[in-house]
Amino acid sequence: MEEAKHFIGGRATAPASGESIDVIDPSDGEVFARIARGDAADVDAAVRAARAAYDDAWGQTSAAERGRILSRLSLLIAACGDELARLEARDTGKPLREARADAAALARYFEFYAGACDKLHGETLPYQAGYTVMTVREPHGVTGHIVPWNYPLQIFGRSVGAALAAGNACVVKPSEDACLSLLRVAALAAEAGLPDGALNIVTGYGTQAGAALARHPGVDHISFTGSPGVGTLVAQLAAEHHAPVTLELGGKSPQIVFADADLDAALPTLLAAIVQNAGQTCSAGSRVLIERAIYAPLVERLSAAFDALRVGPSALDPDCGPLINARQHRRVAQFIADAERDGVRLAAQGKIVAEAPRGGFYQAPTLFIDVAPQHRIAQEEIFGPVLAAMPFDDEAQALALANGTRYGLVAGVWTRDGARQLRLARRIRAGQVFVNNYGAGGGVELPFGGTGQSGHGREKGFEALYGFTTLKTIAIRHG
Ligand code: TXE
Repeated sequence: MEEAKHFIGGRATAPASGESIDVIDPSDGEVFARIARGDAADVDAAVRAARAAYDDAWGQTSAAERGRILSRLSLLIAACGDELARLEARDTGKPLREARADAAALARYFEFYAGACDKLHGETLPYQAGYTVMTVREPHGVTGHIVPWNYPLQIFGRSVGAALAAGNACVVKPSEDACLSLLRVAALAAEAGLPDGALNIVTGYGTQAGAALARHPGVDHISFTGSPGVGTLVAQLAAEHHAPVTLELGGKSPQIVFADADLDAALPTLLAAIVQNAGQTCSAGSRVLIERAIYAPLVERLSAAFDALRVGPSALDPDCGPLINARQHRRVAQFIADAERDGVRLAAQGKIVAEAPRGGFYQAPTLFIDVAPQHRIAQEEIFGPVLAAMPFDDEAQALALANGTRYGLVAGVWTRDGARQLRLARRIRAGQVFVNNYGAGGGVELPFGGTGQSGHGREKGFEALYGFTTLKTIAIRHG
């Protein structure tokens, strides 16, 4: 079986330890590849390569030329979209059509950030007579990116795309559970003309390679997407050398449905928001708050939709694929068992198809109704296809429920009342509020991030470029 290597300094590089990690196909539980088990020595080599590229090559490349190279990379990604999607689907277990959408989004991220390279600029400031004062936006230098397994291509695109566009050299530590697509993208980046060392990928476990990256004094900024617990550890390690950190830590996002909403439009979106990627999405709409007047009929329609869902291996392109690994499988099943034990009403469940291999990590999408707002399944991120429905009586109660968790990532509001749309959009505590939609099609232009336990800092859009730069003020006294 072929063993994938790190990508350091523009070439495939064997791990210093000579050790590897098995990669498991979530659809059947079988080992199908091996990746390098990186440690502090590999991370150090990658950070050195990035520093050299920053000092001598990428950091010296004009903004327009950076844009041309990233644009070529976008075209290469688009040309290899099918290959990348198949790798991603096998590695993560997600349905092929979802992996295809992820590959298309990756191409779009590089297209967007390619065009942004030469549009990022500072300002001149009015000041005392005799001075000219300006601000310039400079790259941090070497940026570290710790990427999870749920959307490797997309999360890499939004974070590395912006960091490279701003002129940084990057070291990426993808998840040990899904990283093969990113190694392929790194090879495409070299083909596109990205200088050696501007993009490095060190694979391995979080506690080894991930922690080594976060604590490396040569890393000037860390961008992390993952669990709140590990986010705290990463921030602590980065604080040892005062590197700024962007954290994206998930959520318990509500969708609020009022009685005047267009339910035909809302229903498929409510479903997709929790079933996409088997619910393993930071922005999953995992709570649905329904105005009491339409609670019973909407719950009935949701139940019918859940019952009709089919779960199976990624290659069959089912409604819902397997979960990422055995640990996540056990975790989600435990949440469901605990809720049932506590007497929470399980209203509907999808079906696992007969063709699903026995060793796969399949979980039927599950709808719980009448969930008490303080119950664990209404408070904690399950990261599986589990939806908690609960009624509300008025707008004030809906707002209190929406804001009633430690998270603050995304919210959906479904109503035809324009004033209510605006009131709620402003009062919901979340990084993004979607009205009569959820996710707005995931456009790369839209800044994304959270508040509270969902993290801080913004990725995506032009806003992300500010996070990957540091502002320098230059004051010149005339004469
Ligand atoms: O995430 P981890 P896990 C949430 C979700 C899920 C839970 C656990 O609720 O059920 O986290 O998933 C690296 N120092 N999200 O355990 O461990 C790790 O190798 C440095 C939400 O897979 O946070 C991987 O690359 N790095 C989420 C990355 O951190 C470390 C996406 C994320 O893994 C490390 C994924 C350490 N000590 C999970 N330990 C989202 N917001 O989308 C691990 N890592």
